Amino acid sequence: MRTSHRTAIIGIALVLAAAACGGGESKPADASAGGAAQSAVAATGTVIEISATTDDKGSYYEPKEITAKPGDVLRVKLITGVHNVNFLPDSNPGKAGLPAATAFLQLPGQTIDIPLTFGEGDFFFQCDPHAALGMKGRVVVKK
Ligand SMILES: [Cu+2]
Repeated sequence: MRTSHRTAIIGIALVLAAAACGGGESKPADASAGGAAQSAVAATGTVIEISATTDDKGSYYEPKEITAKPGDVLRVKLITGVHNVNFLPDSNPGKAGLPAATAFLQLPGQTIDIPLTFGEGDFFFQCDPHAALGMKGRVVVKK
């Protein structure tokens, strides 16, 4: 009895560990975006993929204008370069509950999911090292 109970706990821990280090390919609600601070609100909507690239045209998100519904997930995928996503408070005055700046994406193909669980409106984001070079985007969240 006691042994099987312990086995069950270990099993649960393994499942949680596996979920925590998932690559983010298949689980829209996975808040794998570099750690703890993501919202606990369920993200149940569409996954919207955005690429982050540095090439001879510069550093940019594609697309950089996005329309989404509350609960959709922005999935930012690194193509080349090193980029992050920051919904800078200065760019979003009056907005509450903005997600924390993400970790840097450094490996091509790596993704970060950002659940759009922080309200409706126009939200501006940027890549911190490349914002001055125009690496910015906007998501319009509307029901
Ligand atoms: Cu960048």
